[in-house]
Amino acid sequence: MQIRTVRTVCPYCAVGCNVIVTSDGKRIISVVPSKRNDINYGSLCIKGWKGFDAVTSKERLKNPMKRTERGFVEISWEEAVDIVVKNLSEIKRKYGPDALAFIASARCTNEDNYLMQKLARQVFGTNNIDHCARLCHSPSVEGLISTFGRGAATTSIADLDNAELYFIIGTNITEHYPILGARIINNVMKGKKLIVADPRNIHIAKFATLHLRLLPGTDLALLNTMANVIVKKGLYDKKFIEERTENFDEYLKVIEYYDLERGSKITGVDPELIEKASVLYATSRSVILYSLGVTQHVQGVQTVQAIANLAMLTGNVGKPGTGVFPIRGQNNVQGAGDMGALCDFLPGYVRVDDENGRRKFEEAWNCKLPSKPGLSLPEMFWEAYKGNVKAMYIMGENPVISESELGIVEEALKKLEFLVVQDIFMTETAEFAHVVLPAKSFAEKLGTFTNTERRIQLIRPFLDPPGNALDDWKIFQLIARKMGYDWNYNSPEDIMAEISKLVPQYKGVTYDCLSENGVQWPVNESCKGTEILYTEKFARSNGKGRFMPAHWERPSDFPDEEYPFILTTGGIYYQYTTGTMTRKVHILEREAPSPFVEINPEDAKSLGIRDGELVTVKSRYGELDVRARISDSVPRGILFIPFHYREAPVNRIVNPHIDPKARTPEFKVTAVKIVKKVIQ
Ligand SMILES: Nc1nc2c(c(=O)[nH]1)N[C@H]1C(S)=C(S)[C@@H](COP(=O)(O)OP(=O)(O)OC[C@H]3O[C@@H](n4cnc5c(=O)[nH]c(N)nc54)[C@H](O)[C@@H]3O)O[C@H]1N2
Ligand SMILES: Nc1nc2c(c(=O)[nH]1)N[C@H]1C(S)=C(S)[C@@H](COP(=O)(O)OP(=O)(O)OC[C@H]3O[C@@H](n4cnc5c(=O)[nH]c(N)nc54)[C@H](O)[C@@H]3O)O[C@H]1N2
Ligand code: SF4
Ligand SMILES: [Mo]
Repeated sequence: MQIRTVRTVCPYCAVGCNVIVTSDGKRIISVVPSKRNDINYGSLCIKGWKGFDAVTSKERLKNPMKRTERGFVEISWEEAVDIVVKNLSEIKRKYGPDALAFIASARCTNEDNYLMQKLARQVFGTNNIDHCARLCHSPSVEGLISTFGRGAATTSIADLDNAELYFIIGTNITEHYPILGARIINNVMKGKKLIVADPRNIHIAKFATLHLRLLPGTDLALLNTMANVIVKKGLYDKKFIEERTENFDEYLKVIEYYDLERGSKITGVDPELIEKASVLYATSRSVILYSLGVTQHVQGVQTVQAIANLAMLTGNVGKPGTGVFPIRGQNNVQGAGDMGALCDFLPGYVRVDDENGRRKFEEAWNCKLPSKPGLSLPEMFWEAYKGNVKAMYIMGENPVISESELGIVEEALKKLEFLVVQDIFMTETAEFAHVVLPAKSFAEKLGTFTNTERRIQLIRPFLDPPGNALDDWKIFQLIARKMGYDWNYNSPEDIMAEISKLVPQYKGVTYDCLSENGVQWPVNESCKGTEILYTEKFARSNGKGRFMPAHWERPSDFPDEEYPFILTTGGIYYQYTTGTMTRKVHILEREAPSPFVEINPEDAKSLGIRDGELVTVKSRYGELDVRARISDSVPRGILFIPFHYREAPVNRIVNPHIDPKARTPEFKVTAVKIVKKVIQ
């Protein structure tokens, strides 16, 4: 038994807290926060303190398995790779490369994701590669690239301390990014201002200078109205707009429509509150932090653009203490996007239809690359349902719980001629697979994660892998080699050497230079990172920021007489995404063991619903039985159901509409009714 202590990164949310772990190789002896870093210096949330235990669960996958009539049986790696290669190449030969679809993972390392997209593109010749950013922040990627030139946070976590005002819109920050939430609350206690725009009475709203409880799906109208007020009062930054931006006149034309009266009518927020918020935001050094309350809507991209517009209007970007901060979700969702695990982007956000951009990769990988954008995550399932996608390879994703339109997802998976699932556990999705491949978890492998502030950080192994589990990247290499490709990576460091050659943002990155506190991209040749983006110019080709105005439209599925409630969905503090890890951790499961629907006390009273009672929530798309939790955290007319629980998979009933550009589902607004469960 050998005791080892390593510094590594929490595998849950994208804050990317640094931890020191001690283990004997089999068990975790202790997990404590690192003090020497700019992210979490000395603190962790409950998932950091306790959630690491998930990977020591006895339920970890240990050997490859294949489906037989008698259920799953364990097989050797050799046989598993043979089956995968035989089936994928056969299906490609019969139906063409686009009959294959690959799902990468925001839970896996940059190196894992880089090789998976390379496998899809170079070896199998398809752009059908995507990952959960599609369900989450792809509106941020589109929205911020179109306005600023880069689809990531403009500033750093440490720089948040330099702001005078935080505008938190559409994020339950204290439950989902607890260490960031705590940092902001600390600063507010010291006198900084805080505006919260959220329909629910979330914890951070208790500390807010102003809480705007807008109707779900009206953010674009709110942001346009704030801009209207700021312009009318002459509080905008003329010099910044003139020197650094373009398309301002078009913006003025659109926001003119959103006077206070109209804005208040659409959003349901008192006009005085909107006015006060606008003045405070424009007259302070302000940073906007947002997440899924903004992006998971059919107007997600346009709302992100409206946020960028507001920041440019007031010169609140490119300087210390200002900025636009999309708080990314999963530990490595920023990195998976950077690595090109997206159906429309090659590594480094080169569009797949950009011929010049593509050439660099064709030369490096010695192949011809497809130029047509691939299928996004929801489209992969639709096409499989229709019979056009015949095989899927899923790494570290559990769509049977997390995707919208679960009815279609399950049917689609059943129809596939071949499904490979590569995970650390036997998930609900893996139950559908023909072959299941056991991967090492973050605890057993070396590699990098890129957190929400673009910081590339090193993760280091501290446990022995269970059974014959392999690194995700190594499994791809076995497949590529069997397919006749000469992949020769000896370690993840070799993969990073290739990434740093091909992805300009990661130019000078080496594991040596990451070893202390990591580095924020873009990184130069000498491995110096960038804390604040756009200090001199924006990253669009002409160096200017571009105002991208849009009019507000109603959400895709809106309440009426039959379905009078708005259902909104999201997560809670103790559980994480589809629960494959947190639900195996005793303390987390003890605190939040079962699904619920939150309903306002007055609504509950008028419907005669008691706390804890079983109710049925019905939408136009399906129905769900779940227990009621009476709580004034939701206003009248709004219900909330968390999406973590397989016992009540809320995505059976959410509306099926997606943002047409980013293709992100509108998880945040579905019209529903709620009735007492009739027990027969
Ligand atoms: N404990 C825990 N932490 C997590 C996760 C987890 O599952 N559990 N998941 C991680 C991931 S992958 C992600 S993407 C992030 C998500 O982090 P968040 O985006 O903070 O999580 P959500 O629960 O989706 O919360 C969105 C907030 O938006 C509000 N909201 C809903 N509709 C609207 C609207 O129309 N307008 C506005 N302004 N607000 C609205 C909701 O009331 C809620 O407070 O969290 C990460 N961290
Ligand atoms: N209704 C509703 N639905 C939602 C949301 C919502 O707000 N409302 N939010 C959406 C969001 S933001 C997201 S990000 C998605 C999340 O959806 P998913 O990405 O499907 O959720 P996870 O549970 O994080 O799935 C990750 C999988 O990776 C596995 N895994 C962990 N580490 C490793 C590893 O090192 N290697 C491999 N191979 N596997 C590993 C885990 O066991 C798990 O099965 O859900 C979305 N769905
Ligand atoms: S805030 Fe996020 S990264 Fe930090 S300990 Fe909690 S889950 Fe882990
Ligand atoms: Mo996410």
